[in-house]
Amino acid sequence: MRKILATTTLMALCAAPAAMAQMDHSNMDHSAMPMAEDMIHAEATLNAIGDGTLNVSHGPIKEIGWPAMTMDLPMMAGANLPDGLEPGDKVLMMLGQDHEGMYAISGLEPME
Ligand SMILES: [Cu+2]
Repeated sequence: MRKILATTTLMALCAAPAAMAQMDHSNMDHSAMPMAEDMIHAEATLNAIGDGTLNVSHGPIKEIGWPAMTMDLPMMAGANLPDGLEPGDKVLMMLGQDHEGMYAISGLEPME
C-alpha cells in the first residue's frame, strides 16, 4: 500500500514541472493570454484607414486560428479608434464577433 502511494506521489511531482513550463510559455506571449472569446487581442500594423474598415498586417491569432496576414477588417459600430493613429502605426487590436459571427475590430490601442 505504501509503495503505491509513493509511486503516485512521484508521478504527480514529475508531471508538475511540465505543466508549469507550459504556463510560463504562454504567459511570455501577451497575445496568447487567455481571453474571453469576444475579447481577442492581436498586435498589428495599421496600413490604411478606410470608411468603416481598417487594413492591417497582424501577427498570428492563435485564439481563432488565423495565421499572420494583411487584410481588411471591418470596424464594429462604436469601435474605439483613438485620435492621431496613422498608417504605419503599431497597434494592439481588439477583435470581437458581430451578430453573424464575423470578426471585426472593436478597438485599437497604440503600442509604444
Ligand atoms: Cu487576418
